[in-house]
Amino acid sequence: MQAFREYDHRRIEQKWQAEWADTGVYRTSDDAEDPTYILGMFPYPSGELHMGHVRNYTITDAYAHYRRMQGDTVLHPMGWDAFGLPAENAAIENDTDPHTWTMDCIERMREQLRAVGFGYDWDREITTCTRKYYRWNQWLFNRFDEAGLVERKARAVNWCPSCETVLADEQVDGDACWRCDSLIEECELDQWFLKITDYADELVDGLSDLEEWPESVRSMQRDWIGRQEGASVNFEIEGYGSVAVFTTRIDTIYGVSFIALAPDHEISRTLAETDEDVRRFVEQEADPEGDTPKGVETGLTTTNPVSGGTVPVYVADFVLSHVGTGALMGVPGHDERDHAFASENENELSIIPVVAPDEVDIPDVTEDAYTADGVLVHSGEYTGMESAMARERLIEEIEGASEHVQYRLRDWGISRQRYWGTPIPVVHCPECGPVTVPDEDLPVELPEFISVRGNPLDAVEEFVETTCPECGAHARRETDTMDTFVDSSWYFLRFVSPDSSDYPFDSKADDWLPVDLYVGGVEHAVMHLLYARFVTRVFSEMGLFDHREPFAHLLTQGMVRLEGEKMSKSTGNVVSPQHVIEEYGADTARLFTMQTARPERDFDWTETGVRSIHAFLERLHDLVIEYAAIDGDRDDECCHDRGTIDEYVAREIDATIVTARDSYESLSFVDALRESRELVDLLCQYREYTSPHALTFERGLSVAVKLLSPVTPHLCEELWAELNSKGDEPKNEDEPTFVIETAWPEPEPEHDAERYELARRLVEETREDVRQIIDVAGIDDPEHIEIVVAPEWKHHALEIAIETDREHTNVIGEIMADDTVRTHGETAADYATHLQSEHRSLSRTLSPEREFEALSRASWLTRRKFDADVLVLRAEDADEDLEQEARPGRPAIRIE
Ligand code: ANZ
Ligand code: ZN
Repeated sequence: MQAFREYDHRRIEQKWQAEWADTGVYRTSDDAEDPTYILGMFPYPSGELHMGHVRNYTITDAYAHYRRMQGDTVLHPMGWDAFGLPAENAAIENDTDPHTWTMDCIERMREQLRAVGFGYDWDREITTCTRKYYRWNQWLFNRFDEAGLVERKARAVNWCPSCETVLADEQVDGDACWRCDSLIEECELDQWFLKITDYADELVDGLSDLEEWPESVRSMQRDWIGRQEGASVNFEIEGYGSVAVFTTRIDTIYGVSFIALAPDHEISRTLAETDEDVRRFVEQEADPEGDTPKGVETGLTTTNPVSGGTVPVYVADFVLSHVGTGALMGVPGHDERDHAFASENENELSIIPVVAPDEVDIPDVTEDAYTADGVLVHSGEYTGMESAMARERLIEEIEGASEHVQYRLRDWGISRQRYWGTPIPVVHCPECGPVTVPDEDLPVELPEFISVRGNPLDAVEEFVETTCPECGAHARRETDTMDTFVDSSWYFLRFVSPDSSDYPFDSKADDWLPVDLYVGGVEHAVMHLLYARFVTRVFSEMGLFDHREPFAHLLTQGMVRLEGEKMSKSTGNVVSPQHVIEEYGADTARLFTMQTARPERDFDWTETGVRSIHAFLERLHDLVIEYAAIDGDRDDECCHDRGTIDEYVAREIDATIVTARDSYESLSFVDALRESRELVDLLCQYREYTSPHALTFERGLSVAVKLLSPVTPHLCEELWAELNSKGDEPKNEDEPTFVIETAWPEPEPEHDAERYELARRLVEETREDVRQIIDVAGIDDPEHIEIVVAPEWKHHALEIAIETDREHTNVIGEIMADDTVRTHGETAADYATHLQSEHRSLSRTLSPEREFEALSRASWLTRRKFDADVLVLRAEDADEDLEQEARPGRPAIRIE
């Protein structure tokens, strides 16, 4: 016997990480035809791996392992979303530069990822802040520009005074910066935009094809895009020409009592130059977020195009400049905000109903607006028409009205007044205006960092001073850099050919993509995922790429919590993965995160939970190591045939294989892991209770090791090596050395998964019944447990009941018409009555002989548990009262 070894996770994990790296098992060959592409959202390199990362990447890693064991070639890469503000801030604080800072962080995080044992193809690692990568962001900008999808326009922007940068709407929480919580100010700047609004329709419509995306994410995108179908209607204002308003309710046009313009509508601005009231309102009083809508009269009027009535024009703060046309028609009778506004200006504005539930019930709208559709009233020739029909007709018949679809989505502003990002490849020429830098001059490289207030690039003369690519005149470079969401909008394509310097991604992308499984946080439900979909569509339109959607299956993982709170640095409640890995090992951390909850759910990190997982891995370790230490004599044991217990264990092994496969397949993992743990427990009991059938026992061990290997690869690798190093037979040369390269186990041919499920349920329920009887009757020390299977004729009666049509009322009659049943007289009638009452919920059971077999095979576990005799009997061998009580699927039990 060899000396017994303890579970030394540190040694085991380091050893196998080194072996995998040396042999390059996780590499994906460039020749691969169509690998299964599994991707976790790449991290921002903060320098510290946190539990959320561990969870996210364990999900993809486990699934990648599983797919490989199913015979797939897998692509499972990793990279760094390496540009961004925090590095710039950290560099200033720590008196270094963003590049050095970021590269250090990456170095550390790469080591931390390795320590968790993730199987990445590190040859495909990408880092977005390298020239090699970001030049393709610039190339992308040029392609978008050629396609007319780049625009420069002034926009009132959210300015964070502390980060000194413009923020996208999505980066503003309430009215504070998402990163630093400072109050946002508004200012106007010339910005670069990618015209995502051109794709708004496509991006909404495409959502319905994404069947393997969570509905919640799809509906968040739908809301974000916010498509609204309506009309644009022109109102003529003397001296100002026609003003277009956007409305979703043109059917209410006879009820218009005012027109309202946004404070920064062109007409409002013009008025503000001469009208003191308007100027004061626009500059001081307007408050778009206020509870009460406020406005100011302009003195201008317009004419209702259908009724010919005169309508006053207001400037009002509840009209948003970027929605619709920045002007609306106010219908206080049918819109709540308009109603509130009109109520503030009671004397001037009329409130009249023009839509009613039906033609006679005209609603009273003095107190509240009537907002539903209905039938038109007080609406001239349209009176009596339904709202929907009236909308169609009015759009057609009003001169100056047309269909208008409005979106909440705005163009994607990509300009950032910051250093640590991709320089926007534009030169501003006094003659030619803004000119894009030609492809052959890319990349426009980031100069060395200097620490100044504001945008560092403005201060670097050598960077700014240049010549115009078109006319050669002295010109200045654009100093804005790109939003980092540009970097992440296409990185999944770069993994296909991470080193190519001729193109961003090669044509293999058509075969390798879409990503088969994409896993990440739900916080990216809108921005990242929407931008990636947009860019993919544009590439596809340009003929650069075959697919219109980048991610086939999306999984958004839940949070890791500690004592009910999200684990986060800002609240200080973090458990560091490094600490857990030191103390318990990466396998423990991985198994704990995976077995506690389905990936989509939040789960609580608990130290006791972690310890119990570690104890389980220790048990598995010891079980295998002890077994492997016995030499030689197992061959003798093999000679005997499998007995009932061995048979039971063999079937359980098979059942575990099947459930685990289904569970991995559906990415729920928990069931696979629970069943694998139960199998290990069963094998422990098996060994303690009897002298196991060696081949069955060994198969059990190797199946357990295989099924757990996607989640705890290090320990499983070690145990696999142990299991295969014993015995005298030389190892087969073709067999893979690593467990992670072996094939997923198969159940034995005689295993019938469906029928075995029934047997399993029968055994479990019977065991539970026994336990309850013992509890309820308060039997201290049961000596004798008798389990009796129902007689054949009851099974037959059940069969008849199931065959009888669900709607059939006389089930008893059908059953009692059968000769074999009828001979059992009153007992048969009682049972038939029972079947009639349960008719709708009856389900098939095993045959009496199968029930007998299943219960006999499993009886040793009950025997072991209660230390009592357990006798399983066929009905004909049992006492009559037990025979009468027994039902198919529900054996009779007597305990003494
Ligand atoms: C007349 C009308 C009558 C409207 C009615 C609604 C109900 P919702 O309400 O979310 O579907 N609107 C148009 N442009 C606007 C702007 N720039 N800022 C703020 N509101 C604006 O959005 C559509 C409605 O919002 C439009 O339909 C318009 O008011 C208002 F009984 O026109 B409606
Ligand atoms: Zn020029």
